[in-house]
Amino acid sequence: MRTWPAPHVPELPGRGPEVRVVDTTSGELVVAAPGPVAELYVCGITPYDATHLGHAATYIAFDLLHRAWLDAGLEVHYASNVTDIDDPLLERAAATGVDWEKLAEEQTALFAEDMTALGVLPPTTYLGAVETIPTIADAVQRLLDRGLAYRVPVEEGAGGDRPELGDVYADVQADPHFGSVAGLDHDETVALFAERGGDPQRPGKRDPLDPALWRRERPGEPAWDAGELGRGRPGWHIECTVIAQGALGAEFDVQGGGRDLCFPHHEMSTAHARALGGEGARVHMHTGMVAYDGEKMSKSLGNLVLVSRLRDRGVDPMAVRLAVLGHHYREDWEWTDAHLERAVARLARWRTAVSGNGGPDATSTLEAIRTALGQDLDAPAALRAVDTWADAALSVGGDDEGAPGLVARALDALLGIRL
Ligand code: 5CA
Ligand code: ZN
Repeated sequence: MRTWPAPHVPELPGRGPEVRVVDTTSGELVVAAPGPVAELYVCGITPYDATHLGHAATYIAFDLLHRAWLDAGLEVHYASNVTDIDDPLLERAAATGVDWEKLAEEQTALFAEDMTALGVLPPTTYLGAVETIPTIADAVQRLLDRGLAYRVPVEEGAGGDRPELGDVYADVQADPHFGSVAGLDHDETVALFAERGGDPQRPGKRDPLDPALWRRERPGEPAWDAGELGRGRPGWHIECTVIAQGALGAEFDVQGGGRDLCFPHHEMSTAHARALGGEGARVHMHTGMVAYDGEKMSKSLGNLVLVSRLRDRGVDPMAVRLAVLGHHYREDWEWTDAHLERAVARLARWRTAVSGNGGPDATSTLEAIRTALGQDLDAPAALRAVDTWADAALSVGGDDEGAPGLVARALDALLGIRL
């Protein structure tokens, strides 16, 4: 899958601190990556209705982590996926009468443009589910061979000319550590599983929570050859397990996404990683949910503010990014036009402040931004530090000729805000 061009990250004097983040599992502030290489997997989009502000906020949050790691002198290996085959994508294509591949392609391209506009650093490994099918099928076959997965009979008409092979499901009860990520009890998880793409009622499963690893062909659905699994398509959680392991190894530093992915997606993908002999991520990070009109912004509800639509209206994408950064990444918040208006005004004020021939010394501003980001990516605190400098620059001024440039470079390198 093609990524988008990497924006330039300006050099800054000195080094940022070690980055600590809140790990979802323990709730504790932990070192995100001991280094010298930091490995990050962030769950990518399912390409329809992209890129709404919820998506944008999540990718901007992990972009802060990426930038803070670079500033701390780490080499960053960043992998992500595109779920370019899955039930919701097929459902949307069918409902709107468009070809699912065309929908996925267009939306993936739009997402890449939005990421460029928002100044998000691209992943170093970026793979679609479809192009990864052979590797995913191998992994599913290994889980069957190890007795950690099993076949479930399919309904009449499913499974093409090999219906007896059935679908394949993972056996969650075979994993003594199942539940390690979200720490929920079994009953809570069944409800969430049903809400978030699972099929607890499917007849023939050992446990209602067992997730699909391989779904056999159904009339009207795309399917791919996969040896003894039979023609079909991959399940969602195993897709991320396989892409993350392939890119980052059996154990890596951080897996991230929005909080809606904590369960079941990250619980299941981590369980699959263990079943394949790895550990998955050491640290799990989850972003808060962005709402609009009183509810979580989501493709299924249709209460969306799209980045591309804001761009079409002539909104400066840096103002969109700044509006997002005004909220801590773990906060749930609601997008309103007032947020955008405040960000536009803030950006204009900062632009004026850095356009003078001098300003107050900015060494402590850079320090304050770095400290804030090192402590669980506290972007709002970093923005306040810039406000303090801008206030001083605009009210009393200063004769440090290097200061405006240093503030502009710090904003660009650490917060992805280009003035
Ligand atoms: N393709 C899967 C992940 S493998 C998926 O969840 N795709 S998505 O398009 O639905 O979401 C992409 C990312 O945006 C996920 O990390 C998801 O948690 C996040 N996200 C979705 N809605 C919101 C929201 N309202 N606020 C914040 N983040 C959101
Ligand atoms: Zn994922």
